[in-house]
Order: sequence, then C-alpha cells, then structure tokens
Amino acid sequence: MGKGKKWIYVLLVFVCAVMLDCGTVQAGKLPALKVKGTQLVNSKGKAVQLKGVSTHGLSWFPEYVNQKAFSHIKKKWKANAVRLAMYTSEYNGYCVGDAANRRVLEKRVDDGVKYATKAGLYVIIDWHILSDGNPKAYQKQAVAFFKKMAGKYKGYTNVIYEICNEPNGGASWGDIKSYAQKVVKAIRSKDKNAVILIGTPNWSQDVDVVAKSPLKGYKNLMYTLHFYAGAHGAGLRQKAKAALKEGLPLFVSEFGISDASGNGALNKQEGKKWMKFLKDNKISRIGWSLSNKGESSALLKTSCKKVSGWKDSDLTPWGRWLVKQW
Ligand code: IDC
Repeated sequence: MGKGKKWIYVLLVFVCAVMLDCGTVQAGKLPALKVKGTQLVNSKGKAVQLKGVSTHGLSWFPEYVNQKAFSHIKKKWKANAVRLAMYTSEYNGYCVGDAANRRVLEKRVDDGVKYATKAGLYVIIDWHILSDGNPKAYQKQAVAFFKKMAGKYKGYTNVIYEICNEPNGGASWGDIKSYAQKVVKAIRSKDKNAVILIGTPNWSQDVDVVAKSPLKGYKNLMYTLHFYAGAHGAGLRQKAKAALKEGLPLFVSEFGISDASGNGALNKQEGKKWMKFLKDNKISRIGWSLSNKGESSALLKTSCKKVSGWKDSDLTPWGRWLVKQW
C-alpha cells in the first residue's frame, strides 16, 4: 500500500469508529422480524420471542429513558425489547397538551429509539390510549404521528409500532379495525415491513373476537393481548387459545401480576401459569412498568432514586420476579 492510500485507509477506519460510537450505523444491526402464521420470526423463519419492559408514561417518568438504563435492561436483565409508552389523553398526553408538549414527547420517543438501538434492543413505539377509550377519538393525530415516525425509522429493523394500547369503553372491533386500517396504511406508505401491533377490544383482551375478522391485505401485523395476573386467569387464556387456533398472531405488549389497577397484591401463582402459556406458545411479552411509582406494578422501589445501574435490592418483588423470568 502506498503512503497516500494508507492515510485514506486510516481515515476511513477512524470515521467508521466515530460513527459506530455515535450509534449512527447501529440501525439495522438487529435482525428484521416478520410474522409467519401466529409467530414472530427472524429472516430465517426461526421463532423469536421478545421479552422486555415498558416505560411508564413518557410524560411522567422520562428519566428512565437513558442509555445506561437501556443497556442495563439488555445486559443485566437479559431482555431484548423495550416499550415506550406515550399516553395520548391523560395529563400532558400527546393529544391533550400543546405543540411544545408534543415536541417534548417526540424527542423522548426519538431518544428512546436511539438508546434502544445502541443497546441492541427492539423498541416499541406505543400510542398509549387509555381514558380516550375509542382510538377513533384521535385518529387524525395518530395517522400523522405514525406517518412521521415510520418516515423517520423506516431503515431501522428494530422499531415496532403499537397503534393503540387498550381500546375500552365499548369501542367495538369494527371501530378499532377501521382506525387500524387508516394507521396501518399510513405506516405502510413509508415502511413496507415493520411489525405493527394492533390493540383489541375490551382493554386488549377480546382477541377471540378479532380472530373472526382480522385486517386483510397487509403482512407483519400482530394483535395485542394484555393481562394482569391478579385479575385475569384461565378465562382470558381461553380467549387467547381460541384466537391462536384461528391463526391470529398474538403479542403481549403489556402485562403484570398485580391487579388491573396496577396495584394490590401480586398473584405469582397465576403469573407462573401465564408464563408457561407464553413460553409454550412462544409469545412475546413486555412487563409494566419501568418506574419507582408507589404501586405494586412498578419494577423499582419508591425509595430507589437511581435511573440506571440497579441492584437486585433496588427492585420491587414484581421487579425481581420479572427479571428472573427470562
Ligand atoms: C396505570 C399506571 C398508573 C397510572 C394509570 C393511569 O400504572 O400509575 O396512574 O395507569 O394513567 C393498563 C394500562 C396502563 C395502566 C396499567 C395499570 O395500559 O396504562 O397503568 N394497566 O393500571 N391496562 C391494564 C392495567
């Protein structure tokens, strides 16, 4: 190698090293996922189960969205996914705050995707409807938001879109389906392949109803099943079994073992039954929530003020239980 060429080579190596460090070439590092039958798989068709944790609302607990926390989740908790829960209609939610609030939330989503990508985690961008009940309430905003996100992250193989957390308050599958068709279309106008998670009626529980008429014409769609073992048991698993039998791909994008309010006693016994069911059926699962809020569904003790680098003793009984599950 001539002297000039050698310098170009050295410069190239340097530039690559800097880019790697900044995370700019990290996108696409994780294998792209797709849906085959009821199962999430990698490009070789091998079953993949995502296991991870959800943030609490990005409006209220943004401090846990940081690089060290996400790397800890991957390396110490051995998880492979994180969910960014962006509430839409609660206090400071995306659809009720002003433009400045929306910018703040979008920045938190962007940061979350960046940290997850660098940590080697799949990341779910969650449109966390709750008191808004029917996703159609903010359909216009959802279409614009997901179009923007999908445009930004179309090159990222680790980004997953969850378009409506938990429809409730009587929102029918007809309403949700019509909403989903619009939002999925918007995402697909930018990204042909990303996995998209669709909420189901009755707090993302009535997957058996959805199985009778899922969306047609798109690939890589999954439907969400949420449970809290303190309140939901064999009856809900029965719905899940019925849906799987009809070929509906399921994804547990939120669960806990407290009661459905996110508080109260933990039901570890029922939790174990759920884990067996999820493992037997190779279903992905995301535990609620990465926060130190004074409730039994928080993973961190209220007394713990650390936002990364947690020890076992910083975790609540639920937190310790969860990280031993994978
Ligand atoms: C709960 C939080 C709680 C918060 C409440 C309202 O744990 O701190 O005050 O939301 O914003 C869900 C929802 C999820 C709930 C969780 C527990 O998706 O937002 O979080 N839950 O109630 N579905 C079933 C349970």
